[in-house]
Amino acid sequence: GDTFKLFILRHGQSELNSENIFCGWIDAKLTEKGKSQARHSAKLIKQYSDTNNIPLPQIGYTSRLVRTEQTMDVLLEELKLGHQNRIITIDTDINEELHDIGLRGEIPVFQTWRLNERHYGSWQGQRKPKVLKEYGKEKYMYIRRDYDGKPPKVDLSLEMVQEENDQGSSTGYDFKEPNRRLKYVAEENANELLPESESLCEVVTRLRPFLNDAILSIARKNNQESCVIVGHGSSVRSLLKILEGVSDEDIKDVDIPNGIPLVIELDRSNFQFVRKFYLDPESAKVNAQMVRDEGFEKNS
Ligand code: DG2
Repeated sequence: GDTFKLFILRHGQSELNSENIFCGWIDAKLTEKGKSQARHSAKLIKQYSDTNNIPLPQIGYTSRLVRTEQTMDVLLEELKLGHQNRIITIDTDINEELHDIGLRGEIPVFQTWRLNERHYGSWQGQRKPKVLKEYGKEKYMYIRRDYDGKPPKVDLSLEMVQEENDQGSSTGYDFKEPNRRLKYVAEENANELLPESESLCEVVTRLRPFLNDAILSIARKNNQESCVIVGHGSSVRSLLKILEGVSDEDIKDVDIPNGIPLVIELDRSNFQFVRKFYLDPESAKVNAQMVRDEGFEKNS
């Protein structure tokens, strides 16, 4: 084909999505519904590649949060693609990694904090209806959706992490000093302080170098036809903003459904935007409206 295709999706429903709680960098797992959304995504991608004679994705990308990792695992298992997860940073020698994994006949899945959900600051772990009541409709929507809307800083001593038992299953969520933040810093020589809360604009800034220097550069060098990216509400909105060139004003009205693949096609000669569409546009529309309305009465 003459376009490079990015299959982009938001992870399936997480345990905190289902509770109507702001999640951000809290490491919530998928619910059963979330896993079945991931399987459904795989069917849609398979159907689309079969009908259009496009090879299945040759490479995958996720955030460092387990809800995207689980979504990718389920999706690739369903597509019967053996894969291997590797954490990478913008400093990683990607060609070496690719060579290594390629030899095993598996497809690489690269994981980066740059695809994380935005850090939701002090709103993380709080119920959406409660925050809405506290801030009022205008401020609530401004902080959730405006390009520059930014929640108050997190109190690090109160940051919530997921508790696990020895079997690795969730025993609920607790407040604890996190060490994840330090782990991300140690991995990358980027001289950037990791956030205590982020606006969408700041997510765009941290994601752009990874999109250009990893995702698109790998596609160009290896002459790839497609890739699959599992992100979050904010990282998918950021990818759309950058790739389609959505204005700061218009991005306010964009909401991302859980687990429905969006296809973005780029011209392979210059990597310019050609078109975008959801593989299941009807459900995408309904689900996106539900996401927008989270916190409001009928959804609380
Ligand atoms: C949601 C987005 O992100 O919340 O952090 O709670 O994609 O990781 O489930 P995700 C969260 P909204 O901005 O849609 O309220």
